[in-house]
Amino acid sequence: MNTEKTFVALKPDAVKRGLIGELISRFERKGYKIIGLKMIQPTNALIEEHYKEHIGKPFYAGLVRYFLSGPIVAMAVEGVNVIKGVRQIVGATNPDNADVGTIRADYAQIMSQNAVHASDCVESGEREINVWFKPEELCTNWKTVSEMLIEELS
Ligand code: FUP
Repeated sequence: MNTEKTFVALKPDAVKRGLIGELISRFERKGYKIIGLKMIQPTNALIEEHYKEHIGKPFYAGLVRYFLSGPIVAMAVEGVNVIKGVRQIVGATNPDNADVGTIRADYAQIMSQNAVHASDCVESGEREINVWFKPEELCTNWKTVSEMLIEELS
C-alpha cells in the first residue's frame, strides 16, 4: 500500500468565506488521515519558504499579498496515493479549467484566489509539511477507521 503524506492549505479566501468545515470534510470523507491541523497567519518568511519556486514570477507579489491578507488553515494529510487523490479533489490551478465537483470548480472563480493548496509530489509534501509544522505538532500515533478497514482485508 502506497501511503504518502501531503500538505494542504485552506487559503485566506476560503477561511474568510466560512468554508473551513465544508472543505476539511471533503478530505475526511475520502478517508484520509489528518495528522496535523492548525490556523496560522502566514508571515513573509513562511510564504517565501513555501512558494520559493515562484519567487520572481509576475504573479508572485500578488500571491504574497493574498497569503498575508488573513489566516490559512494548514493541514498535513496522510493516505494511500494521497498526493494524486488530494489534487483530484482540489482540481486544476485555474478554476476555469477545474472539473465540476472539485473544490476549485465549486468554490473559486479566479486562479489568484483558488481557495486551496495541495502539494504536487511526495518531496514537496514532505518539504511543505516541514515549512508549516514542527515535528511535535504532527499526531501520527492513531488509526483512522479507513486505515483499519484497508489493513483488515489487504
Ligand atoms: P498549484 O500547484 O495548483 O497550487 O499551482 P502552482 O504551484 O503553479 O501555483 C501556485 C499558486 O500561484 C496558485 F495556486 C495560483 C497562483 N498562480 C497565479 O496566481 N498565477 C499563475 O499564473 C500561476 C499561479
